[in-house]
Amino acid sequence: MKKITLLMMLFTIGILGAQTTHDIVWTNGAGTSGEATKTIETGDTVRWTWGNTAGHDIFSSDPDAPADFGTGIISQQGFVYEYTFTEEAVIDYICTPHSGNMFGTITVIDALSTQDKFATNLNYFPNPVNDKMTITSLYELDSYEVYSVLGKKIMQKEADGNFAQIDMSNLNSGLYLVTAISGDFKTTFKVIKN
Ligand SMILES: [Cu+2]
Repeated sequence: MKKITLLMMLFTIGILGAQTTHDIVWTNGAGTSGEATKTIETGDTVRWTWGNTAGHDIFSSDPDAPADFGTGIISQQGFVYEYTFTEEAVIDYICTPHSGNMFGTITVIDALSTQDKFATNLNYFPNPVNDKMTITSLYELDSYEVYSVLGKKIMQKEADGNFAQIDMSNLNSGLYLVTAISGDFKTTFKVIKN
């Protein structure tokens, strides 16, 4: 029992303290889909994997970009380029041959507070939503609340674990605010109901 608790603690510390690798499938449309834009912490690695053979590079003329950042044009599907970002920066980059749909921004931020870490590692989809919205979280969620834009609480539900599903099928079309709660941490995001 004690061993299991200790292991779980180590595991949790490992997740929260470790440098993270962020994966990007580097292929046509990776810019327009938002795939290529990430917010990361100093010490984190971004790993781009070439999604097809169309011939892509990674290029940045951003003065914030490290001098050794980027690649030449590579046509090999499955090719992997990794870069570990050590300084705070906001770096715009493109694929030169497909700059219209292959572009992104890597935002490197320093020493996230736990609150920030909770918010940054919370994902929700789809948005806009038709019926059910899924929330995934690095931290275990305790509950979530749905508010109208006027601040009226419409829904409040317990959540259990790192995953929650909100049934929004009965709500009218429009903008809502969803607050996800984990212990003392809270984060709110906007959701559009179709
Ligand atoms: Cu390309």
